[in-house]
Amino acid sequence: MSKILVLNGPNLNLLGTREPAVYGHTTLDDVRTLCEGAGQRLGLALDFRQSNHEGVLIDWIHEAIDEGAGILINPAGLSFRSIPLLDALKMFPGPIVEFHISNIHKREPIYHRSLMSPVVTTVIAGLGAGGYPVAIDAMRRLLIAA
Ligand code: CA2
Repeated sequence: MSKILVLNGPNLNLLGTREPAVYGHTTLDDVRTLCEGAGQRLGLALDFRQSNHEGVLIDWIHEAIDEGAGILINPAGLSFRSIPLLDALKMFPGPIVEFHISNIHKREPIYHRSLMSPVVTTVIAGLGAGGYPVAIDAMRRLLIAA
């Protein structure tokens, strides 16, 4: 079975507890449940993780270079400043789906330009936390096409 690494970046552990107007009331545990349900329906094995630390996320991407079929990543604030995360994603040979809960283009200018977007396979933004299963379905399609 194809293994999909689902990575969540800094502060997303607090999802559902702050700024509900932007991020909604869904918690990261709810997101994990949604993702696992989608994975079961679509026949994809998921490894769901969150870290507030850039280096930890990079180590997980390195592990996936040898073991993972695809990466679904919400890099959160690292999207806009992390060259090391960008370099790690560049090394990954399989499909990468970049996911944002909010529509980053509708927000303040500092959130408009993700450094990751030019090296990922596709970007999904603005569907809310309930959009994670859509991103998993997108990953399934990319794996079939690969
Ligand atoms: O919309 C997204 O998913 C973001 O990646 C979330 C990031 C933000 O920097 C990006 O522009 C868009 C921020 C995640 C912060 O997580 C929070 C969790 C709970 C409450 C408030 C923020």
